[in-house]
Amino acid sequence: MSGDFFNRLTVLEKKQELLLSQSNQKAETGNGIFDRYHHPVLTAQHAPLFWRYDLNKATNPLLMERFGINGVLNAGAIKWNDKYLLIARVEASDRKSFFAVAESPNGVDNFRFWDYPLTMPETGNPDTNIYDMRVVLHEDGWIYGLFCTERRDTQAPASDQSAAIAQCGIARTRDMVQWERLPDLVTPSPQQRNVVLHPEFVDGKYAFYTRPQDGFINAGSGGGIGFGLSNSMENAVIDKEIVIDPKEYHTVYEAKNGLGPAPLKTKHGWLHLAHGVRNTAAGLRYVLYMFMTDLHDVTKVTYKPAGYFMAPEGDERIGDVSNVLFSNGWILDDNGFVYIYYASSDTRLHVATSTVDQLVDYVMNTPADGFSSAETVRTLNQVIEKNQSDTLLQAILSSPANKQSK
Ligand code: M1P
Repeated sequence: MSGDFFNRLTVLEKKQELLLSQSNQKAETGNGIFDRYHHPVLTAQHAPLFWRYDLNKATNPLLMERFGINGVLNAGAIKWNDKYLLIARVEASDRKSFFAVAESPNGVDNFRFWDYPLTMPETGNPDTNIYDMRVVLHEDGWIYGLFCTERRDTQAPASDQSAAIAQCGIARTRDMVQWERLPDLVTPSPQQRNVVLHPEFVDGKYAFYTRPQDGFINAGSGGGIGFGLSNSMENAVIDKEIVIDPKEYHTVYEAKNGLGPAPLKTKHGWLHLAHGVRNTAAGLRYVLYMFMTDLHDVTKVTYKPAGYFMAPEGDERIGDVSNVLFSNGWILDDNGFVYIYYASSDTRLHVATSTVDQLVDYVMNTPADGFSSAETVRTLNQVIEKNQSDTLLQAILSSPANKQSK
């Protein structure tokens, strides 16, 4: 029996080490905008064995798993002391989510969790569930983590044990280890999710991207990605919320949308990554899309390509909540390289890479949505006509007669 325990432990350790040290390569030819990678960067199996097992033979002779991890998903991201850090949403098998930091030397593989999960201090109104942290290094010098805090709706009848209220929790740190919890964000909306802090002051105030919503699942009259200002972070209050990126009929974000990570500043404008949701006979479908806002008026959308930037593909389509891509973290390196961390089907976390130049080119030069089939055909015809006239031009320029006359 004693041999069984240690044999099994050795097998588990070897298997996990193989997973953690596995190198991750770009998948075959991408679309020129970004590259996917062969393997997820974090999964439930990446959780340390010493989280999941009681490793004492005396108290766990059969080496049974004692603490189940269901998934690792929606992660905030930051480059910190030359390491790529993901503040992942780890969901235990009891359905409660918590945050845990995983670190990689290169951003695409070898992510390892720190020994302990993040212990998030609570406010006077304890959280039932916390998830989806957006991490922002603000120009005030603090690193802020904005996340969803979910509590039961106390107005709901006892027969309804699903009704919940979602709000934006706020915490801050200077070292990624000790976190100070601040009061939850107050907004005019009954519920909030997907709230993101803009990294710079706007008109001398803290600026937030919000997602006003009436119900826990349905955005309802909450019309899209909102924006509001607060004088302080210690008691963050938004008095006036405006919608800057509305949901729209027959688009990939017609049911609801929400901002992903904090936007990246480029010389052309602020680059945004968001998720859009539409309903289908098979349930909700979550895709990622991008847009750009004006450098001087961050509420003004200047470019917005039609449709999605990334949608679930292959294995990504299957999981706890199938047909979902969700992102709340990306890292811009000094060399212009961008690491986009996205979760698939609320189960596992992946990376895609691109550059700021590619993403700016994509956002500024991809045709916008015309909001009808006729406009889509018109756009396609323009692409075809341009290619054909360019081909004709090439043929003329490279013809022998043309070459001789030069
Ligand atoms: O299940 C898909 C996603 O659903 C929610 O996103 P939204 O608020 O836009 O509906 C979040 O709970 C998110 O964590 C989850 O991935």
